[in-house]
Amino acid sequence: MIQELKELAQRAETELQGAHTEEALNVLRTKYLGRKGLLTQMLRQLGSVSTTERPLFGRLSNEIKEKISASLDAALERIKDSRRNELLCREAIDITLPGRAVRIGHRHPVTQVMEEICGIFSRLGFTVEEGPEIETDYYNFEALNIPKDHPARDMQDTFYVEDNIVLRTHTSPVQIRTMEKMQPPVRILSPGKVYRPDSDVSHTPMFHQIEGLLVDRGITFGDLKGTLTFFLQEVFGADILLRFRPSFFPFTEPSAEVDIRCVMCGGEGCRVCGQSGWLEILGSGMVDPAVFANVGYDPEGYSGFAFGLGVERIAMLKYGISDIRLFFDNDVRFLEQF
Ligand code: 2NL
Repeated sequence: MIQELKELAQRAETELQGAHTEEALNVLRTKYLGRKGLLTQMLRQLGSVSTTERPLFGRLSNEIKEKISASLDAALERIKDSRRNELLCREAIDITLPGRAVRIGHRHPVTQVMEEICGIFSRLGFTVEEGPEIETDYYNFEALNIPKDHPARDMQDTFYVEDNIVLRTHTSPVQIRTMEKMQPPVRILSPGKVYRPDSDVSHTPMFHQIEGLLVDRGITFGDLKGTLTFFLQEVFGADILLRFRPSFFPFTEPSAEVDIRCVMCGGEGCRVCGQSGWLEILGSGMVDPAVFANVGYDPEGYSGFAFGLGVERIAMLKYGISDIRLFFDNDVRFLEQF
């Protein structure tokens, strides 16, 4: 019997060497150690072993049981280990590779220019005012001394929502509403979206405008020139050349358009400046007394200047962009450059 036991142990070890899968090991565990396993069956024959051999047989079979069990556990662990290793090698991560770049966005170039302009005027004491984009005929035209038969009133130049209701064509209505609310001194800026039915390389049906208005006692055309000169030097650099050219607006008298030396050709004459060497950058003037009368300001006691500019136009000249529609295509390859 003892000899049989030893042979059993030997056989188990040999078979264990040949088992290379989890399943094969489980089969062996059942075969030797299971309830109907070979070792278990042998132990059941303990009764037929002579009393002198019985203790040795008992001790030996327990040792063998422990040994087979330990060998099975160790073999199982080895298989799991090599499987884990294989998996780790296959899914190896190269930790020296650079990580995925985090793409950080930024403000739209038009917003950047708008904020830059508001920043410059806020340092001069101007505050920002906003108002509705859908306006009445009164605030968009009438209060600004734009008569009913003025060309700017034609359906061609204005989006009409209803009779007497329009998409604002400039942000001037904001200045009118502000003057109705507060007495001078007034020093405000009104940035925002405006709408005109135009569409080509330099016009989009919606664009951004900034208007400025300063009203107080004793304000002169000299104040207008000084303020706008400072502003344009801040945006385009201290050595920018300007000229104030007589013009006409229904809401200012006198009126002046401000040109800067062409940023493309430096005055030589090119396609951008139409061979003139100058670029029109903004419109301005002394507030017409008729506008003051409409908001209840005394034209004898107060004077003021106002100006208006297109934000996209300034951004185009600042960055040398030739088609305004690029701002609204929202192609990141364009926008990323700013
Ligand atoms: C231009 C011209 C301008 C104004 C806007 C204004 C507003 C009030 C009274 C008087 Cl409430 N004037 N605004 C004045 C002159 C020119 O804009 O070419 N804009 C793009």
